[in-house]
Amino acid sequence: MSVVGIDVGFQNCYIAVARSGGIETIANEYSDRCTPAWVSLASKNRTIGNAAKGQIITNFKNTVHGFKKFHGRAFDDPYVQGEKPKLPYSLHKLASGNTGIKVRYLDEDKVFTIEQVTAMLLTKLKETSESALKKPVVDCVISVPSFFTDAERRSVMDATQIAGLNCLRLINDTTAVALAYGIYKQDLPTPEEKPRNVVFVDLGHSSFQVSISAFNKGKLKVLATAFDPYLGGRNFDEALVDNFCEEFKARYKLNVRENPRAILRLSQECEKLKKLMSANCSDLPINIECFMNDIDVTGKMNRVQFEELCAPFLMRVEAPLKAVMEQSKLSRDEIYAVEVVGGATRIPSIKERISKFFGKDVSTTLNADEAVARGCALQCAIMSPAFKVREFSITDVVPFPITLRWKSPTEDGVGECEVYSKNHAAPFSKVITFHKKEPFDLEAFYSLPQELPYPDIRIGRFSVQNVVPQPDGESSKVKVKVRINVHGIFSVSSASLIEKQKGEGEDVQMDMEPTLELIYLFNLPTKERVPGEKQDPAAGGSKPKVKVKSTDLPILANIIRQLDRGVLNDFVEYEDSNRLTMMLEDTENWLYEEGEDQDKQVYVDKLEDLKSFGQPIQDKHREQEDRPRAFEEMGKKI
Ligand code: ATP
Ligand code: K
Ligand code: MG
Repeated sequence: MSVVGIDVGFQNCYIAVARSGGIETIANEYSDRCTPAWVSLASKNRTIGNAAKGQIITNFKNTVHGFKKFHGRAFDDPYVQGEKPKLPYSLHKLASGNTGIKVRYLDEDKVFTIEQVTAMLLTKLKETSESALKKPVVDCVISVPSFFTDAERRSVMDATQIAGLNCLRLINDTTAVALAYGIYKQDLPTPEEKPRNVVFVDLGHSSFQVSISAFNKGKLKVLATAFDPYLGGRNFDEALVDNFCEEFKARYKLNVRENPRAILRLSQECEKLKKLMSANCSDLPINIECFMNDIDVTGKMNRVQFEELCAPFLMRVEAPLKAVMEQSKLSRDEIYAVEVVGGATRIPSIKERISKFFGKDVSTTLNADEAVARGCALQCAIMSPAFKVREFSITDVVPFPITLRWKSPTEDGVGECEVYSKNHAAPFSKVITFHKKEPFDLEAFYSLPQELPYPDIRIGRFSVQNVVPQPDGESSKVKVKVRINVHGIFSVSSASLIEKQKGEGEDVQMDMEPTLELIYLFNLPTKERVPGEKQDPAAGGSKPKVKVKSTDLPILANIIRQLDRGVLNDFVEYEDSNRLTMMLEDTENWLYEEGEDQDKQVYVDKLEDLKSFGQPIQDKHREQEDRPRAFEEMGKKI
C-alpha cells in the first residue's frame, strides 16, 4: 500500500511520500520538487509538467494550464466565460453543459473533459511517485481548496479514478497544512486544557484561503474557514501584464493584446519581475528580446509602484481574515500563531497586511511550497494500515450551509430544513425521519448563494423510491441518512422504511453510526406536526412492545454536473472507458517513442495488459446484449 500525498495546485503540484525515515517531498525527473500543472498535447505525443511548460510558446494552442477551477463548472459559468478570452487554448461547451477543453492531439481535433485533463496530470504525478518509491502507487490523499463545492470535489474524484488512483481523502489545503503543523508538536495542550488556536493562511496562484484550527494533543479541530476564491498570485501577474501592455503600446506602438505568444512571454517575464520585487525595493528591469515585429522591449518597476498598481488586490486580503475571526468568535489575543504558506505570501506587503491585522508577526515555520503535500502524505499515512504514525484526529468543517427540500407527487408535505450549517463538523452523518405514503424527492442545495464561488446552488436530487403506506393506510416511517463524507461531499446515503409488526417483541435498534437524529413529522394533523418522536397513543407513555422491520429503499441520485457519464452508461463503465481511452492513448504514444524498436514479446505483453483491462468491459457489454435473448429463450421454454 502506497502512502502518497499530492498537492494539485493551480500552478504548482507537489508530491510527498512516506518512507521509513518519515515524510519527504520528492523530485521529478528534472530534479524539481515542483511539477507545473501543465499538459501539452502534440501531434505525436503528450507531455506533462516541466516539459509541457516548455511547449507554451511553440504549441500554445494545445498547451493547457490554469484549468483547476474548471472542475464542476458549467461552460456558461461567469468565471469560465471570464477566463476564456485570457486563455491561449480553446474551451468547449460539452453536451452536458460542462466545460471541455478543445485541442489538436495526435493530428485530430479532440475535446477533453476537465476530469480527463486533470487525470493526465495526476497520471504524471503518479508515475513520479512510483519511480521514487519503486513500486506501484494507488492509494493517495489529494488536496483541494476549502471552498470547493460538491460539484468540484466530485469532479476531482472522477479525475483521480481515471488516473487509476484511489483517493482515500480529499483534504482541504489549509487542513493539510494544519496537520503538517500539529502532528510533530510535542507541547500541545492536553485534551482537558484550553486548545491552542492557530491561523493558517494560504495564498497560492489562484486563491486565498484562511482557517483557524484548535489543537490539543492528538487532535485538531477546524473552527472556521474563509476565502477569496479569486485572489492569488496570478492577479498580480495580470496587473503587471496590463501595465506593460499599455506602456509598450505607447512607447513602441505594439498591440501586444492581439498576439497570444507575446502575451505568454510577457506573463512569464512579469511573474519573474514580481518575484524579484519581493526581495528587492529598487527599480528592477524587464527586458524581452525580439518581443514583437523584431522589436526588443524594456521596462522597469519598483516595489512602491507595484504596490500602487496592485492596491485593489492588496485591499482584498483583509476581508477573509476578518471573516474567519468573526466566525471563530475568538479574540486576537487567543490566537497563538499565524502560519503562512503558498507562494504568493512571499509578497512583502501581503505579509505586512496579515501581520498588521493580527497584531503579531506571521510565522513561516512551515515550508511555504511543500506544507500542503506533506499534510496530505501525513493524512495518507494515518489512514494506511501499513504505516505506523502517531494517531491524530481531524475534524473539518462544512464551508457552505446545505439545505434539503422535500416534496412528493401528491402529498402536500413540502418543506425544507438546513441539514448542515456553516462550519458544521465534517465528515458527519445525520438521520432524518419522514412520515410518507409514497416515494418522494429530496433536493439538496446550498442555502447561501452569495457565499458560493459560482451561481449554481444545486447539489442534486435524490428520489427515495418504493415508499408505501402501512397496511392500515397510515404513513410509513422513512429514515433517511444524509452524509458529508471524508472528501467533503454530500449525499443521501441510505433510506429505509420502518414497518411496525404485530406481535410480541423488543424494539429493534437500527444499526447505524453515531448520528444526530433530526425528527420531522408531517402529513399529520397540524397539532401533531412538531419535531419529536411520535408516541403510540395506545402505549400510554410506557415503552411499546412493537416489533419493527426495516427495509432498505433504493435511492435514485441525480447529481448536478455529472451528466458527462451519459444516460445509459453506469458509473463504473464511464470510469472504465475513460481509463481505457487513456491506456490506449498512452500505448499509442509509446508506439511512436520507445516502442518503435522493441522485441515482439514487449508488444505481446502490452496487448495482454490492455486486454486484461478491456476484456471484462467487453464481456459485460456482451452479457447485457445477450440478456434479452436469454429471456426470450426462457420464455419459449416456459
Ligand atoms: P493554488 O493554491 O491557488 O491552487 P498553487 O498552489 O499552484 O495555486 P503556489 O505554488 O502556492 O500556488 O504559489 C504560486 C504563486 O506564488 C505564483 O503566483 C507565484 O508567482 C507566486 N510566488 C512564488 N514565489 C514568489 C515570490 N518570491 N514573490 C512573489 N510571488 C511569488
Ligand atoms: K502548490
Ligand atoms: Mg496551493
